[in-house]
Amino acid sequence: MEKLIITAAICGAEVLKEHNPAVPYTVAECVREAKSAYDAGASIIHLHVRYDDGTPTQDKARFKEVIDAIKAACPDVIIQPSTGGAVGMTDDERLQPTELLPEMATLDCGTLNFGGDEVFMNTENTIKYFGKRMIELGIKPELECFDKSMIDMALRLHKKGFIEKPMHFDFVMGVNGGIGGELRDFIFMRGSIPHDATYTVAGIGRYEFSLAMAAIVDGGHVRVGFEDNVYLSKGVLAKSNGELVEKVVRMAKELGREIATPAETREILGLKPIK
Ligand code: KMH
Ligand code: ZN
Repeated sequence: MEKLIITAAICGAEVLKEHNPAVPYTVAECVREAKSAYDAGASIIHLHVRYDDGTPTQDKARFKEVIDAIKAACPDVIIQPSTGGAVGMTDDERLQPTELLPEMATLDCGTLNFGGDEVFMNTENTIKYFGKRMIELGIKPELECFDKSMIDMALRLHKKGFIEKPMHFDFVMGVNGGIGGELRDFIFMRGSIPHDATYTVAGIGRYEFSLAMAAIVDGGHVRVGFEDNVYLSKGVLAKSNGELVEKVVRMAKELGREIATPAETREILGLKPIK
């Protein structure tokens, strides 16, 4: 079986220090959290950035500041900026970090309810616009699918030339408004992607580790981190993103799955090696 790629979604746009005091806002806090995850075995950092007061931003300069600081601490880690940003941002606002030419970035494949009155908007034209931009800039999209319909959308837009193969999916499961996080939901999602595609699963809240386990056994890949879940176990807050990654590493070791280094992750995902 392929080695296991672990992605750490260290920050998110919605989770707050009120939920877990270790949620990073400042540059130094982002570096601390990215390094803890990297040292524990994460090869990809899925990155949102905030201003120091916690307000989410897609500002290119803020992304550059955080990315440069993370790379200074974790030189070979793969940075995957979010192009989802936070609910309500415009397409061009969200696309700003692509101007920094990261190796990867997220590409959200559909619209969904996102808690209370919020709607995370990704119209077909938005997805085409983002997909085309990533092809032009040579950025590998991580196709974020919060529901099976979004996989269908990605496959349709691949046929129309907006998304290239090999496709790499991220099943984000358990958001209120998207698909649930039960095993039957996972089996449905993973059975719906092409055979030559890879996938990562991001289980939200209480689904984080059960879905990680399913992906480890199935040969898929895993995302954990404060963006998705702030607890190490029921009622116990994680002290760092690194603690969440360590738990996945322990689970993988028990099941005989080795952890991919950043270089091995680049090979698995078809990214260019770095010198
Ligand atoms: N913050 C969510 C509204 C992504 O990173 O691409 C969207 C999100 C997806 O987190
Ligand atoms: Zn995100």
